[in-house]
Amino acid sequence: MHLRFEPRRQCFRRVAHLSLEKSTINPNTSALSKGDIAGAGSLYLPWTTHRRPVDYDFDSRADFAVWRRSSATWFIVNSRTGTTREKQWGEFTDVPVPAEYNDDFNADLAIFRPRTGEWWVTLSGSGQTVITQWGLQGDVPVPADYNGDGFADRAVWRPSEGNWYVLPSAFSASSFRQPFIQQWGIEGDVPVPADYDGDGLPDIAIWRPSDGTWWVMRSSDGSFSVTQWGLPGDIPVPGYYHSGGRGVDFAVWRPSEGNWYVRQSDDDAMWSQQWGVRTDIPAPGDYDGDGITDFAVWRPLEGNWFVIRSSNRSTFVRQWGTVGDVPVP
Ligand SMILES: [Ca+2]
Ligand SMILES: [Ca+2]
Ligand SMILES: [Ca+2]
Ligand SMILES: [Ca+2]
Repeated sequence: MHLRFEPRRQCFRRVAHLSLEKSTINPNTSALSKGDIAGAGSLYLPWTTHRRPVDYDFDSRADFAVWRRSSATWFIVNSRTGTTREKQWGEFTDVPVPAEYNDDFNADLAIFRPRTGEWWVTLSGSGQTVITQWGLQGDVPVPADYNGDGFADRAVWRPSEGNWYVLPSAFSASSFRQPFIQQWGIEGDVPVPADYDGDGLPDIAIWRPSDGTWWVMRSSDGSFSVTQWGLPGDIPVPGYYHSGGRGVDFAVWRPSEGNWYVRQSDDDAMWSQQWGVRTDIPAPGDYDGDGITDFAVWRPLEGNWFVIRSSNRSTFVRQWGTVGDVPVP
């Protein structure tokens, strides 16, 4: 059941889509406070296109990939050919943010550098490096295709303010290109942007660990929903877990049990799947390329990936990575 927003929950406030120049709302300045953007109208974004998963070799299947913090090196198994590659990109304190930032259809190796607020993207086609200043120390990177041109937009969520700062990409003339700020969430929340309402575009959303609620601002009509799903200690793992579903399902992984709890976004059906143990890191993705998210965990001590293929329920294990790595499938 989707609950309507209730005014007594004061932690969220709807604000406008802003028609401001990029320089005006650079998150690295304090030019805009929350007071400046409150009450400026209703949110409207022309969501029009689809979302693509991270895929390093353009075969519509997730690839086993880790980022080794100690050497800032990416290790990737291409799902298309089985060949492997490695590339040094980033530094120890960076946050990996792989996504498709340009129009060559392969995921680009990318990092967000917290100490400078810079995004370093190496374009997979040309090898060109693009550095973009967007964010501040303490921000959480939340790249997604907010403007619907098919490519990831650089975006950060600032816990201290609950503000989302989005810098849309500009590959389509018909897409929305204005940077915008959206207040959504409070400190302690986990940003979980994904397309829950199934209109093809990510919705700004957070999961609140203290009470397990999902707060979704729907891109389709700007309305919002609050759905209780999960408990403190869970890890949110939204995904497309069932066939025929339009939107991304609410899902959490419970380390204490290794259980995945799914609540389907389009019909509220609820079910669970046991997969993984307490020390694993959930790494869901579409490894078999059927369009459905596969339950998957990565086990740091062994570097093993354990996957249930959604297409036929078969399971497989692949060794890739070592303790200390960050899985980036
Ligand atoms: Ca792939
Ligand atoms: Ca985009
Ligand atoms: Ca959506
Ligand atoms: Ca799958």
